[in-house]
Amino acid sequence: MARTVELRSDTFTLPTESMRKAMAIAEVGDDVWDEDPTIHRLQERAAEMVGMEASLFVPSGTMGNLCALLSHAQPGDEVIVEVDSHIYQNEVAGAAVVGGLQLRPLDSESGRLQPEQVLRAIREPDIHEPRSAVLCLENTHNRKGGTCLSPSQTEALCLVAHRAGLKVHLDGARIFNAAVAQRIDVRKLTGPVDSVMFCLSKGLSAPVGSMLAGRADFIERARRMRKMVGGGMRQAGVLAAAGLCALNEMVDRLAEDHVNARRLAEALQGLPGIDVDRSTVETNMVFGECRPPLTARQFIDRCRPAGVLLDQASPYRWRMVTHRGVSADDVDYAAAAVRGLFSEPATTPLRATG
Ligand code: TLP
Repeated sequence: MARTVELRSDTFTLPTESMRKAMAIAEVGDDVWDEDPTIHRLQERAAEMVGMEASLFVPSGTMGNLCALLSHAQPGDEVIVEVDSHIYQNEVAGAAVVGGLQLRPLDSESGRLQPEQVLRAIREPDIHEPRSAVLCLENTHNRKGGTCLSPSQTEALCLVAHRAGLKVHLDGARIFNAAVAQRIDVRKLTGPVDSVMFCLSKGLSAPVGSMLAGRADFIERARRMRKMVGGGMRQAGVLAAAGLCALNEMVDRLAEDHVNARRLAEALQGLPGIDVDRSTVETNMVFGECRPPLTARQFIDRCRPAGVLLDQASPYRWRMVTHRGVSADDVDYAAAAVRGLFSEPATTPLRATG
């Protein structure tokens, strides 16, 4: 069978043997009634790992972020976000549609908001204006390259927000990548925030699920919000069992994915028509730009028959993500395949689309 290197996302990771075994024997109950013992174990473990009082198992990162915003803010409130954040770009405007919240996007260089710009964006109480209620951070920052916020950057941003009475929610879909890359305890990154969502289903390889963590009273509200948006699950302990394996067995190995991403970025340097941004490769993502007339779609379509699958980020920008399903050898294979395709002039002339 022809070789395939799946670089579209770390969401493509498959459950491990140990997860499948744990799922098969998981003790379960009705979690809407709060009676699933495996979910209880997962929620306790997740809360402890990120240093929060409590946590809640949710079906997806998107639902975790939505429940967090619904629990921190009221309709008509404003939520400050980074312009390329997943909450602003990729969550179908759920906060606006379901929560009646206004999102206020701020620009940033590499996904790292500056405390002064957040301070400038926080509104004084005024009869005409929405209330500034929440600041959202994203670590690692997906669309800006998988870049990391450090503990001191996180603290400085939280300080500004907290002084003005805002809550801080961290979209930490890949917070363990950020912790592993910086060689620090994840609590250094989650300690200053009021809530954090992180995904079990990405680099950690669980088939389904994310966690939302925070204070006990916040999680109680979030549990109601999860029910409202249809995320109350029944015997989901079978999924939580895989989530426990993810947290206990899969965190440290993320370092391998980071090494592989750097290896990939290095190997793709110097191709005609394609610029690979080495400077943003801090974790498991490699982003690149095609020079017009070559579009990202054309680049992706030409790589596919060679078994190299990658994702489009914008008309000229693309993304490759390393994960447990991609070995160092796969990286070398993929890089060689792409080099083979793009070192020589294209056999059929490329036409600009649009
Ligand atoms: N990201 C997915 C796509 O939706 C883009 C991916 O392949 O990277 N926050 C961040 C930072 C994310 O990257 C994602 C998923 C989510 C939240 C949402 O998680 P899910 O997919 O579980 O709803």
